[in-house]
Amino acid sequence: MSLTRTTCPYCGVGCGVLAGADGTIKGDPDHPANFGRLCSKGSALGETVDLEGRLLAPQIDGVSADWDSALGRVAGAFGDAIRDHGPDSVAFYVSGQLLTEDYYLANKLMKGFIGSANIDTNSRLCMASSVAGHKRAFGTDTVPGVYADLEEADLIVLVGSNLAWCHPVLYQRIAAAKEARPDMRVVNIDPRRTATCDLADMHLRVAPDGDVALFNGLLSYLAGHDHFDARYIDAHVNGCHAALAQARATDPADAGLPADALDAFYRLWAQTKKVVTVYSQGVNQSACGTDKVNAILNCHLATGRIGTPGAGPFSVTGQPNAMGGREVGGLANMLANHLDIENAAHRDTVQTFWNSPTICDHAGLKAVDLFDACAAGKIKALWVMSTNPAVSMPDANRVAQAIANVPFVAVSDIMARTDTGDLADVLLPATGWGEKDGTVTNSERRISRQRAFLPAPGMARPDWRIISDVAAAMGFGTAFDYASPAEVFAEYIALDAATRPFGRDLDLSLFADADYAKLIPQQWPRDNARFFADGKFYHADGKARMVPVTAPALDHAGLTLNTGRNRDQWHTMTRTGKSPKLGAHLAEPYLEIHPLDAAAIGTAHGDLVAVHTDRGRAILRSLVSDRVAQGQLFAPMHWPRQTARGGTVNALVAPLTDPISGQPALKRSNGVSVKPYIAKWYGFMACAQRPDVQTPYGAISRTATGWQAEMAGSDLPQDWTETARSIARLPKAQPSVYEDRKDGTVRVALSSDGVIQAVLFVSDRPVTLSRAAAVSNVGSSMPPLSALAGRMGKDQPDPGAVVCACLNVGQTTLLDAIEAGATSVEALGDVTCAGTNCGSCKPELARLLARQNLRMAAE
Ligand SMILES: Nc1nc2c(c(=O)[nH]1)N[C@H]1C(S)=C(S)[C@@H](COP(=O)(O)OP(=O)(O)OC[C@H]3O[C@@H](n4cnc5c(=O)[nH]c(N)nc54)[C@H](O)[C@@H]3O)O[C@H]1N2
Ligand SMILES: Nc1nc2c(c(=O)[nH]1)N[C@H]1C(S)=C(S)[C@@H](COP(=O)(O)OP(=O)(O)OC[C@H]3O[C@@H](n4cnc5c(=O)[nH]c(N)nc54)[C@H](O)[C@@H]3O)O[C@H]1N2
Ligand code: SF4
Ligand SMILES: [Mo]
Repeated sequence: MSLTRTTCPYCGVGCGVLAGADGTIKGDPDHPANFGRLCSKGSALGETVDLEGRLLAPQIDGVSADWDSALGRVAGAFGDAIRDHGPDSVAFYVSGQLLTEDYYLANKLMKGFIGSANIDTNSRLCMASSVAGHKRAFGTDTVPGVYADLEEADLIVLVGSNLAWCHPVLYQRIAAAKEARPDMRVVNIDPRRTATCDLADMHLRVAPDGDVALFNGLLSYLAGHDHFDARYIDAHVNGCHAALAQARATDPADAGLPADALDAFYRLWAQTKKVVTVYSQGVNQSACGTDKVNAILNCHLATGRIGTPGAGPFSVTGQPNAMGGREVGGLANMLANHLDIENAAHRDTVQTFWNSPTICDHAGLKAVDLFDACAAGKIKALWVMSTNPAVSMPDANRVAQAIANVPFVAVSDIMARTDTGDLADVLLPATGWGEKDGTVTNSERRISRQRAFLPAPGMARPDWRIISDVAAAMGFGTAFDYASPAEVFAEYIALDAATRPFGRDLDLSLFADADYAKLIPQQWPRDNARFFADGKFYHADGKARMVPVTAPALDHAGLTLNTGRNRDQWHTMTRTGKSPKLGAHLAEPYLEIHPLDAAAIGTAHGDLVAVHTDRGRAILRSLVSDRVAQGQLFAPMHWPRQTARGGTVNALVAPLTDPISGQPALKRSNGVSVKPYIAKWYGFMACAQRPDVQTPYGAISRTATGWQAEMAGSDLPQDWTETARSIARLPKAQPSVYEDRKDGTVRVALSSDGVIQAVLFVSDRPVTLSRAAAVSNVGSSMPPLSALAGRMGKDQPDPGAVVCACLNVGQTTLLDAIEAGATSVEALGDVTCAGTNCGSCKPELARLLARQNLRMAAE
């Protein structure tokens, strides 16, 4: 079987993958991002490329249609709106998961042909503060470093980054470097104790949004202890005095950390020349996100620790092509190819190159404003591509209403049903990963090819072509006449050449004569190039700026809600949700809550809680843990309404934004109240087909034998057999019922032709039985009464909650192995195989070992 060399479609690490049509997925040993490694999500890609749930034909008003009708409808609606209300009455909302070719064309169509800059992207929720911070400091949006710096550094400071779960292959590269050089130090700055702490020598539990105070404190410490690089500052940096004065006016105690912890961190930073500061959403997604970025950059600029091997700030990108989107200018306040909308010479050159009838001359609406404009009736036609804003935007319920309020909505997606697609007038079927060709740029500016190894399913077309087809239907055919993504890429590189005289950081000349088919992963401007060691920046005077930043006044009263990611799910779960392996890690939306807060509220581990803010409400499983500090809550962002009724966390989050970048503050919601959610009944079902859950709380997920559902109901049904049949969609299945009135439990098994199709367990308290057992019994021909016992089949021990997703190793198996003498992560791997494939679960293995050893020592 020949394997195709392609790139993982998930995170910004940008790992090379060898993939085959038979489902083979391997890490590409020759790709410089991962050298053969993959994480759990990458390893499970083969489970996500089947056609279940795919959108295979265009749909108009919910009815399948041919392409010409769908394209005509989109072009007509956009054309009418532009004619009647002007170009700013239409908008595109796109995604860092589009390929560069798709992104380039969406931007070209909106900015050069429609003549508006109303194209914004989910990167607004992701990277906008880093972009704004880079531009303020450097004059351009430049990531100075390369991944090798993470291995060469003597100190890595992770700020607001759960690298172990979100950039697992980079985490593994750092872990390997630290093992080879034990003197290397890692500091993790996060209000939560995450899996990433396992690599850290020091965990600073900063107060939410205490980062500006922390880094302002570092800047004044560096100045006070003679660690500024006066030569570098004199030659290359402006604004040092003002930035330092502002830093000195800050009380570092506002970071919420004890003085000795601050001092230890400041000393370590000051004494280590090779420092890389890696930062991500704990920095960007904040009302002071841009200031946080500049507080970090100030420290690197003042010490000249930038652009040299093993030193520099490093904003890691989230999505596979967040960086490519920034390059093509896909944000509402950029033009194209790192050029500026406000600059008339830039606009003229781009318009001439595109030979376009018009060019936008002012910034468009940023994501939150864009959906506000939808709500206010100002947007008459909206096209959403490759993103699911009805779930991922703050104030998600109001965003869903805003989308519904737009007279015409088109959605391009690979899936037939998403929370956003359900609001569309026209659905456009896109080819997905494995079926499409193009390029992506990763966090270290490396451009890699995605290559198709599967045929396009049904009528699906690649996004670049859908955009070109709509453009043609709008009358712009000549400028959008491409036969392949290679032609689009060549035009993008040619635009780079045409705008070279403007002297930007972006330099794609390396790709000028590239053979697209054979393109190998390469960094711009050239491999291993770092920026700024030479002190050449992109402000008009050629210098960098240190920016004075003020630590925000923080109100620590009440509960605050922090949100983020799980190890094995990707965003709104349209793809990772298809994998039983990935679903097994954490199968329900949950709220992490400190034991003291849980006690005060009156909720126990495993209960349900109702969470309220002034925006909305969610019902979540409470996960009581001191991983979160007292007063702080954490909930994952992932669950859409389609798989978790009541579990969409963005329903709670207010659309507060950073004033400079427009990025929403998704990490800190105030005014949160949590109460126990008392249901009349709690249920768990394992079943063969997708269940139909209508209870106020209901979360469904895939399992190895079909599906499972966690439920909580407010009305007691008359008849449990009928309820089970209706949830399992099996009106005629043979029931077996066991009811225990004393302990308030009911169990129903449904079978057809002697095969167990579904088992329902109901209780007046949260159901505690082994999910793995119930799941494993579905599809078997065991006697129904045995299935109702809720235990594993004979000779099969219950493995417990899944820890290693790749090899399906559960917690009970691991604890048994520890008790039998395994004392290290490696030993656990030898005995159980856990952690020996992708390694993403190694931090959890280490934690289990530490916990169990403590317990055994205490006994
Ligand atoms: N498994 C998985 N991996 C992913 C993704 C996914 O969906 N799933 N998505 C990808 C994308 S698009 C992105 S953007 C990245 C995101 O990658 P990360 O940014 O690493 O992930 P998050 O979980 O969003 O947030 C990181 C951490 O910020 C912390 N934090 C919250 N508030 C503060 C604060 O005030 N200060 C500090 N210092 N820290 C704070 C949170 O507690 C959290 O642990 O992940 C990428 N990788
Ligand atoms: N509370 C909270 N909210 C957050 C965050 C947070 O940390 N906390 N993080 C934010 C961040 S950083 C991000 S990046 C966003 C991500 O949020 P979204 O972008 O909304 O999430 P995804 O689930 O990745 O949506 C991608 C969509 O594109 C579809 N798709 C997949 N492949 C293709 C393709 O090739 N073509 C087309 N046309 N469609 C395709 C998928 O089926 C899916 O519907 O969420 C943001 N929202
Ligand atoms: S770290 Fe995992 S999700 Fe990210 S690119 Fe690599 S394999 Fe894909
Ligand atoms: Mo992101």
